[in-house]
Amino acid sequence: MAASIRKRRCGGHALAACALIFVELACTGGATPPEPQEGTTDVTMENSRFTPENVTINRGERVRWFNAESGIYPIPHTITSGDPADNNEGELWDSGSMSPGESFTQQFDEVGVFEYFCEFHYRMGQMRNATVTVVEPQPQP
Ligand SMILES: [Cu+2]
Repeated sequence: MAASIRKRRCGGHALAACALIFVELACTGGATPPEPQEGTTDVTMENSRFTPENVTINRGERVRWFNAESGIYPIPHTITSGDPADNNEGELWDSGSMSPGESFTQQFDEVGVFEYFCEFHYRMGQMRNATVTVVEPQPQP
């Protein structure tokens, strides 16, 4: 009798463990974001949006984009400089197609506001007019 109760308890634990693993996979899609890096600002691509859409960095620093899409379909994105309306697409940089789990890093050595978009999704009115603003580093007080 006691043995049968113990067995049932074990079954319950196994089920709980399965549920936990499932939740974890659903949240991350199995793709692990890269470790944070000094002088690198991270932008995530998820649900066909850039988060955050606008970042400000110091001249000489980097932006790293990570494709964190985790849905049933592996949605690719691009990080393409410029804007389709300005005929300057990809003049400064172009990541090419990035699958979920991939990242792309770009260093910015000039001050200015740099627009970018995703070649695959800007027509949906999303993933367009995102910006990297590069400023002159301020001396530390
Ligand atoms: Cu896209």
